[in-house]
Formats: sequence, C-alpha cells, structure tokens
Amino acid sequence: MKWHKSWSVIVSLSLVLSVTAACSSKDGNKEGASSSPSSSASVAPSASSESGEASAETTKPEPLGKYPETVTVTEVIGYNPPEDPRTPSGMTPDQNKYLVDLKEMTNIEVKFKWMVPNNQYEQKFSLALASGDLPDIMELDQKNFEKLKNQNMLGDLTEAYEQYASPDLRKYMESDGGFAMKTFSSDGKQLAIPAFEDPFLSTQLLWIRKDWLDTLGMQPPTTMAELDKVAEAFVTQDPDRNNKNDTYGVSLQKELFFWGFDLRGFFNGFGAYPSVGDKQSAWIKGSDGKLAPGLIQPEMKAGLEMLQSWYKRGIINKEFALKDENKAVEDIVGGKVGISYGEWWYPNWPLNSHMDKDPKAEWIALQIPGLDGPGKSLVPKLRAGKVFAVSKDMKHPEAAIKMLNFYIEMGYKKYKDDEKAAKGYVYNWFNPRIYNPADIDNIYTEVNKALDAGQTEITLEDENFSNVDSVFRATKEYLAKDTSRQSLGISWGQYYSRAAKDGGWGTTKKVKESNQFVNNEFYGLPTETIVSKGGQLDKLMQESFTKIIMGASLDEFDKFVASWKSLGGDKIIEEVNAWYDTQAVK
Ligand SMILES: [Ca+2]
Repeated sequence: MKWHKSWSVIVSLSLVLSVTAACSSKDGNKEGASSSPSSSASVAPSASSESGEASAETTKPEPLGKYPETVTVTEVIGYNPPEDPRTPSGMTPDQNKYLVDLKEMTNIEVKFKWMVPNNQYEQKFSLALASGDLPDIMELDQKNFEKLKNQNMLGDLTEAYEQYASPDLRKYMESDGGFAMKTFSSDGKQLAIPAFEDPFLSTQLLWIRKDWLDTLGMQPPTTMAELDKVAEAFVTQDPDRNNKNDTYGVSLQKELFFWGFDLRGFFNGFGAYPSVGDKQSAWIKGSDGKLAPGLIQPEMKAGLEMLQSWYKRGIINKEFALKDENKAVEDIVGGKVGISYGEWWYPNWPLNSHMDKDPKAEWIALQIPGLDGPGKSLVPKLRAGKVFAVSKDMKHPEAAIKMLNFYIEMGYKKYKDDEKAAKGYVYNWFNPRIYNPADIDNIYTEVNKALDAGQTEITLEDENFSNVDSVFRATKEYLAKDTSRQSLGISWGQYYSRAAKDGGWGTTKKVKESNQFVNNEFYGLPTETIVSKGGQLDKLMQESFTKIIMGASLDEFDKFVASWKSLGGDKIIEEVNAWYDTQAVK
C-alpha cells in the first residue's frame, strides 16, 4: 500500500538550516537549484493547450506540452490492490487509466520494468539497485537516495525543473522556502523532487472500538493503566457478544516499528520515543543537551514489561510475530481486535472496510494514553516520505517533471469525474505524484467552512478542488446515510479521517494545538553509519524486543542496549550529535 506508506514513511529531513548551510558553504552565495525563473511561471500549465511542440528544441517548454513522438519512460512499482472497491477487478498498475490520460495529454508512455506486491518491493528494488538495472523514474527513500547519489546514478533535474515545472508544482516546492529542494541537490544539481508533508501527519493516535466500550460499559482510556483494563476486557469479556472467546485487545504485526499497526504510539505513552517508523530511529534531547536515541532509553523497559504481560494475557495476539500488515488488517476488518495505534488515515483504510462489513463497528480516535493522562506523541520536525529521482541514463528527464505536473493538474475541477474508480483510475499506482504539502489541513478547513456555511457544493477554483470536493461530498453523503454513489464505509472513511472534528485529522489538530507532542530532533540525512549499519541494528532490535515480548527476561533489554551501542550505535550517536552541534536549528 504505497500510499499509506507514503504518509507513514516518516523519514525526517534535514530540510532547514543544515542544508542551507551546506549549500552556501559549497556554492557561495549562489541560489539553490530550486530558484525558479519567473518567466516560466507565465507558461500556461493547462493541458487544454493543444498546440503541442514541433520539437523540443525549437518551442517554448510547456509544463504539459505534448511530445510530437511518444516518449517511453520506465518505472517499477510495489503495489497493493486498489483501495476503492469500485475499481474493476483484476487490474494491474500498467492498466491504470491515469496512464492512458497521461499518454493522450503528453505522449508519455509508462512501461513497468517490473510490478510486485508491495511487501516484495524493498527486496526487489535492492536487487535492481545492486545490479544497476534501474528504471528511468524512481521513488526513493532517503537511504536509497543517498546510495544512488553516492554512486552517481542519479540524473540532474535542474534544467528540467526550471523549464517545465508548472506553477502549482513550484508553489508546493517553494512553500517551505525551497529547503526541501535544496536538501536533495548536490553541487548545484537538483537530484530529486521531494514529496514533503505536514509533519503532524505522523502523530500517533489510539483507534478504539467505541461500540465495544459501550457494550462493556467502559470509558475511553486516557492512561496506560486504563488502557490495560480496557484491553483486557476486550479479551475476556466477549465484547462482540457472540459467546465465543474470539477477540483480543491490541493490534500488532511483526514489524514493531512500522507505518501502521505498530508500537510507536504505545511506547510514546511511556514517554519513550524509539522510532519514527519504518526502521528509522528517533532522537530526543537529553538533559545534557545532546541528542540520544530514544530506542535505548530506560523508559523503554516499562513499555516492554507491559507488552510482555499483554502477550501472556492474550491482549496482543500470540501469533503477532508471524503476522504481516495484511494479517493485522484481516483481524481488524474481521472484528477480532478492538484497539490499534496509528495515524489519522485509518478510517480511510482499513476501518472503512470494517464498517462496511459490520455496520455496528464504531471506531473512534483518541489522543494516546500516557502514564498520568493523555500522552505525547512523537512528531518529526519535518517529514518527507519519499523523493522522485531519475536515472542518469534517462533521455528525457523533463518527462518526469511533466508527469508531476500532470498529476497535480488532475486536481482541477475540469477533470472532475464521479466514475473515476469504476473507470480504472488508481491514484496510488501513479508515480511520480506530489501533493500540496498543506493538503489535509486545507481539506479540513475548507470542508468545515463549507459545512458551517451550509453550502451544497465546493466552489474552490484551484488545483485543490478535487481533494476538497471529494471529502466534502463524502461527508454530506455519510451524514445523510446516502449510499447511492459509494458505500457508507467509504464515505465515513473520507469524512472521519479528514474532516470530522473528533476524527483522525481533527484529533491530530488538537494534539498539535495543545502542544501534546515531542519532536524528533534529528532531521538530517542518514549518517554514514546509519546507512551502513542501520539495517543490522534494526534487525537486532526486532529480535531482542520480540523475544522479550514473548517472555524472555527484561535483562535482555540491557544486553540489547550494549550490543546496539557496540555494533555501530555509539558511532551513530557521535555522528548525529556532530550534525546537531553544527547544523541543527536550535
Ligand atoms: Ca466473542
């Protein structure tokens, strides 16, 4: 599920001063590659200009200009089935209707070198990387970006961006002052276009079955002790009233720190901040003013102790170490589990599927429980899930920019089409894809504004129309119990994730506005030792923690800390603090 991943791959970035400093020291006073010549801003982004280009050399670059001859670009993809059940069954990413429109509009044809289920992507991409068999356009995380950059495998996008980026794409890239773009440039070359997002998208929430709480006469938990009681009742008191001992408390799959159904929020409740997800450690400021990895702090031990007890009492599933995310989702949708830690988007998937399967199932969002009341979630200082880069061998790097323009363009009102899913448009199979960095807050604000004003439709005239309109309509339909266009679960999912005041983003906003969060203080690119040893250290953590949860002595934690430090952790601590001393904004 690449889309979910993109929201959740929380790679914190050194977008701010570290980069500025790096750029200015290397390039003197020269502006970064992201500074855009104003001339191109006047070029119409609209695809409706049908003039085309006689040849790339002789005509003015247009953000969506049609190539006179088909330009074929290659990509690879890890994908999950489409989220929208109206999508024609059996479709594969190469049949995505977005690609048909892209071809029609720009004469760019996408060929997939390979397509694999999402859970095989990482391995497959590593192999491709090792063999040098890269596609033209790549979605990269920071580590792979660093690797390919160091191997000089990436193409320079500077000119392509300067000439072809649409005004909307520029607006997004300039929304943070151009820092993200500068981060991914090197020696004046723009080596990737970053998809960066509101860091509060990473806020951990507690998703819980309100209908089960009601059945058992219990209140939403605000402390870990209350959560422990509720979770136990979900195991022992037959919350689904089927007279079978067939439910459990808290969802978990084998990757303890991941992009969903994982333990980030759980540990945050103990004041422990081990991870930003997806195998990235979190760094918190110690009392000595230095950055320390949350993963090895003593607060972790209390959390592990509770997990051990939860495992023993069946509050977490005995099979968790064998479950991947799909199995965890099966349990949620199957009504087997009543609590899951995760981000704002859960209603959009998979909770919506559960509602459609069992209309009585009512999931609500809560601020995570803590030790003495609601706890503080970890939030990165800056967040970019991925970047888009091109191979240095790509003949038409500007095609990648045109594709970014294309996807943003699809947000305008003129492309509105109620039947998109049924017609085979699968948005998260389309790459490269970049969103308005303030997308979700904009949706929340605009939809609530329209609701409060009693509007019957959204009147927005910019590229955000489609996203705002989609949530507004779903909200109206959910509130009216209207299922003529889409299932109630789908409508609820869009509404409760993005617009409801007590929903995913609504609760996240409250966490943000009441300062109930702790920042991950490291937002630099992965250090040398993180790149070389990070995988091994993560594996060590996974194995040690899993063992402890399943009953090994808590002393294993101290052994883990010692091993983690000696196997590269100490070196990483040095590197991260060197970054912090010289480059972080304080
Ligand atoms: Ca039962």
